[in-house]
Amino acid sequence: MEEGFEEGAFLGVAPTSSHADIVVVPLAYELTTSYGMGTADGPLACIAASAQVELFDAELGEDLPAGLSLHTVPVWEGEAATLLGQLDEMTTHAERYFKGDMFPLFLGGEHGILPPIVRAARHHPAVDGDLSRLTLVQLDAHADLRSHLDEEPFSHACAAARALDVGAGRLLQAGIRAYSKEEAERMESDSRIQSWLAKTTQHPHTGQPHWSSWLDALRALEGPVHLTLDIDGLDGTLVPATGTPVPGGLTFWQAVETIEVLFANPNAVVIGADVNEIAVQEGNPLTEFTAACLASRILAHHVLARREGRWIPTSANPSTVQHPAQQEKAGYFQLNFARDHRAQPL
Ligand SMILES: [Mn+2]
Repeated sequence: MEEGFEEGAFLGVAPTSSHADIVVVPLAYELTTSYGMGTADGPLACIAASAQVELFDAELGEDLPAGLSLHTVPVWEGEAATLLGQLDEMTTHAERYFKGDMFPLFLGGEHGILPPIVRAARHHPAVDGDLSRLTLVQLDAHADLRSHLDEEPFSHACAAARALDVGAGRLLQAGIRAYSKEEAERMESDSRIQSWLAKTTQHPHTGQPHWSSWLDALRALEGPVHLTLDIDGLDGTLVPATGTPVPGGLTFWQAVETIEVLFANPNAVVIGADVNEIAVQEGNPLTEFTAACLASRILAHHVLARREGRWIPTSANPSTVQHPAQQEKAGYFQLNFARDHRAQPL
């Protein structure tokens, strides 16, 4: 281990200031997993694997985090007795990182972390209480647009649908290759959703124009964006331990290109990101290492966006600080979604 290595910190990097410029937020959440288990251990495994990621970044010309103060906060574990209570707890936890003065990178945990993250993002100054301004960019094998799975509307298989339900304005998704009839119909009928299917973008002969149209859509985005990267969007060979590995997915470099193009857009501001469905497999660290590599790419491109003036922290520009007219406190999920077993003790 290198000198100055901080155990338990992402990239082994200790904060250089009491204020965080970038915050890595592990969320050990796994209540609705339907197939493989182990996503609750994923965030800390990813942080441990990040010790093996090379700090030097050729585009930055220096080591990450390139003079910024990177904080890795203690892992969040739900304490509430009900699923809906835990979603409210997670929202409250995430809110403190969406004030616009730091960039949050959440590590999950199952994809069920997305609706509370989106809910928390309403406090970001660029969103200013109106989540319809927020675009979600999703890499995923699954559309995550089910109304419910096994009678559970907050299943990871419903994450994108619930994120739209809580108010997100648009959803762009790529890598999609496993979805139900209901989801196919919603992709067609809901004008907020644009889906790039892996079958078209990954086709060995005809895929390139489809992939280019995905990148063009990212270049055309405006306003606040949250990037939600389900690690199973990558081909299953790269992420064998994820909850539901699926063949036929994105290459590592396509995920990197998505990050590069999104963060380079001068008209969009990426206010946060999550890398989710990280899971561990004994004897094979590939999944968490792949996740750590992509999380590092996200941090590097956030640093570039700052350098080039595309991300200005609100603390450096107090005139942009605004407050949502009516701060809705925790209790949103319990108030709005409470029905039958989800409000019952776990
Ligand atoms: Mn997903």
